[in-house]
Amino acid sequence: MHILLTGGAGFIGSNFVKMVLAARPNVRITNLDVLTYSGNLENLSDVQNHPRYRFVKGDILDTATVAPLMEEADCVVHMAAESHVDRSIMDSGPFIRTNVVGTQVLLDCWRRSRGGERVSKQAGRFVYVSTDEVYGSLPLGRPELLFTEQTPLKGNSPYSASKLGGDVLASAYHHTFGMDICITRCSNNHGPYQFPEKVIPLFVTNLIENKQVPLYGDGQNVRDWLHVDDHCEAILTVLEKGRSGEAYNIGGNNEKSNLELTHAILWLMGKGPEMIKPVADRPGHDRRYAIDASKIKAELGWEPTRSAWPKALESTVRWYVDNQAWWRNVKSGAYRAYYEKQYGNRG
Ligand code: NAD
Ligand code: TDX
Repeated sequence: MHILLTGGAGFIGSNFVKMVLAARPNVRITNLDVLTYSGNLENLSDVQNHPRYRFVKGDILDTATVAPLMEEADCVVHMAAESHVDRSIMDSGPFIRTNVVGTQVLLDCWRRSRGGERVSKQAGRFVYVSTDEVYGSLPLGRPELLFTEQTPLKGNSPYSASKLGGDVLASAYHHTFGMDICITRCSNNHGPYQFPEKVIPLFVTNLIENKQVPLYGDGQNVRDWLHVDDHCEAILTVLEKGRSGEAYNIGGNNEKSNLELTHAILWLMGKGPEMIKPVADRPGHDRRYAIDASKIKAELGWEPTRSAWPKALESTVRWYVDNQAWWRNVKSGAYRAYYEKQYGNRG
């Protein structure tokens, strides 16, 4: 099998490439990535010469690049995206371009490469890697409420709205053209090679640099944390065994408030609460995400095995402590300008 992966030089993509090459001796991967600020070939340096791996630098919006790659592929795993909520609040343009229009370009190219109007189910699967953020937000104090695959979709940030656009386009192409499409909706990931704009690598690397950690609002917002290896395994499971046209929630059963998460990181780093800097809240900040992942467990037999708290967090924190050259390189240049714009005047 030959997978065309989009966005494979980012956090989840680079972990996915390594996991699949190791776990599936008959699978080849072509990684199409334009290398935005968050795409980094260093994430893949240990597999760059692997005989079953190939990197192609290109934009998912560029039909001339995408179409020939699709002719060669048996299936598509689409995870290229603009992925950071705070950046989408600064400027939503790149989010609409890549996450909505880019997804449409890929779906149309895949449809054409598989023969046009009505596509046979044998023509090859397209997995759209969506997010739990397409379900909007849950209130605090209602632990019985969880996102299921039936929860109505609602995008509260420009990022979520753009991912939702790609998500409903993927469903529409299945419905209209009979294409073999599955959708995954996962909770917050952590692990190696996450760009240090996201909360866990940002906080850990700030603490190593003896800088305070900027905690938004009252710190009570809740996220469900999953180790990236579990997410990658779930995507592969959906690619191989998912039912065509279905969406699958993926979660870690690990709800933590941002304050709990911050204290856990401080503890692991041997730092005190004086390192917390309360800052102005994120505009429109979703209060709580919580995933009901019973469908993927019942239908496909997947459940998280590497996300148990606090062991999983500890291994992630240790990775950033042990791999300072990687993030110090990333946290230079353009990153500094972003950090200043995002946090400079935030009291
Ligand atoms: P990331 O920002 O680390 O990586 C995104 C990758 O996409 C980068 O390598 C980037 O260069 C590439 N890319 C962006 N625009 C492109 C374009 N126009 N053409 C080709 N490549 C392009 O993001 P991530 O955290 O690895 O997320 C991967 C996917 O998983 C995204 O679709 C995201 O919405 C989804 N997701 C992420 C999480 C999470 O917690 N990180 C959770 C659920 C879902
Ligand atoms: O400096 C910060 N301070 C802070 O308190 C940052 C960057 C974040 N936070 C809070 C905001 C969120 O409640 O931490 C929580 C997590 O924030 P992010 O790491 O930015 O993730 P989130 O907004 O929850 O979105 C993530 O999960 C879903 C990913 O970035 C998305 O790509 C994914 O779809």
